Amino acid sequence: MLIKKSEDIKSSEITPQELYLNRRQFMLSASVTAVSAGAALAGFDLFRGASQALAAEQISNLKKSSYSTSEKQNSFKDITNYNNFYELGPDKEDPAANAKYLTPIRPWTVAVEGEVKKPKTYDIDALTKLSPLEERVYRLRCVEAWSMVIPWIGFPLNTLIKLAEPTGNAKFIQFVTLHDPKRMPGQKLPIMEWPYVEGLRMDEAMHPLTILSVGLYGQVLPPQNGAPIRVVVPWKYGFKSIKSIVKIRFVEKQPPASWNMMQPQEYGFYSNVNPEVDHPRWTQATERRIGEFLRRKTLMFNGYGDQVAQLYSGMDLKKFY
Ligand SMILES: Nc1nc2c(c(=O)[nH]1)N[C@H]1C(S)=C(S)[C@@H](COP(=O)(O)O)O[C@H]1N2
Ligand SMILES: [Mo]
Repeated sequence: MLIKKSEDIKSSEITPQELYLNRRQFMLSASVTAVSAGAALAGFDLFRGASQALAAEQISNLKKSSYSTSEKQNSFKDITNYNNFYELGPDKEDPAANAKYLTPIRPWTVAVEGEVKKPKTYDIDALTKLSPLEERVYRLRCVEAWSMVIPWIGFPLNTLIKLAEPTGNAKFIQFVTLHDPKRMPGQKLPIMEWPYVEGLRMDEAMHPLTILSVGLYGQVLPPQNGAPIRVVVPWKYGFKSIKSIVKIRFVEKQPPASWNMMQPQEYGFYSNVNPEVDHPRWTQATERRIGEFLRRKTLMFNGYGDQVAQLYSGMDLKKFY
């Protein structure tokens, strides 16, 4: 009966959510032959989707990065159950609970466009193969004064930038998250302007610490952490590390950034971690590492000052917060 049903639906009419449910149904009730027939008819690889929904795909042959911190890593449970991802809900527990809406995570493309000689729309699987994947254990410092240590998997954003060949006009890069309220139900709520957007100055984007992440803890990125691909900029407050991106646009002027647009007095464009510049409503001098009881001192540039301070030499960081 299930197979009959899938024959009746044109693949173009199947929403990701329905597809996800269908795959689950196939997994639970159909025989192997029936699944293959159904898959062929619907034009989808059902096995792949089903296994994605039930067990995470592992990533092997990872290079270890010299940029990694040796600090104690937060648990997989903390990293995947205490999240900020408004597209999947406003509370810290929401993104894990609503991860199912963003599954399956294929098809997915990322458009590289704007002031570049080689604009290109990459399929996510091709994009992931551009560069050897590394494990990068970074501190993440949220503007809400908590932090975590996360073993990301990814590659330097500058690999992609070099392939795109920016023109002389490319001074900044804008990043754009997927806008699809069906897969991102939080976008039905008027809590932000959608889609979420962020930006970096070109030299920040080119810095070897800035990565595109496609996984963590040895497996593909869970939806709640920004699957299938997100930015990670470890010396800036967490909100600069935009999740689930579909567009990377090279621009001449400083691009709009979601939190900066919403509350410009509270969130600047640069948003470098800075214990000396308090948020108007709370201190940034200390932070609570998730899983710990005592607060620790927040470090300038989140402890990455040796590598990045020179990017801001001569700038008044109280003005450009
Ligand atoms: N698209 C999008 N990206 C986002 C957010 C968001 O709400 N939407 N939240 C940001 C914030 S405030 C933080 S602290 C980090 C959290 O990343 P993590 O959940 O993987 O730890 O994601 C950032 N990226
Ligand atoms: Mo954050």
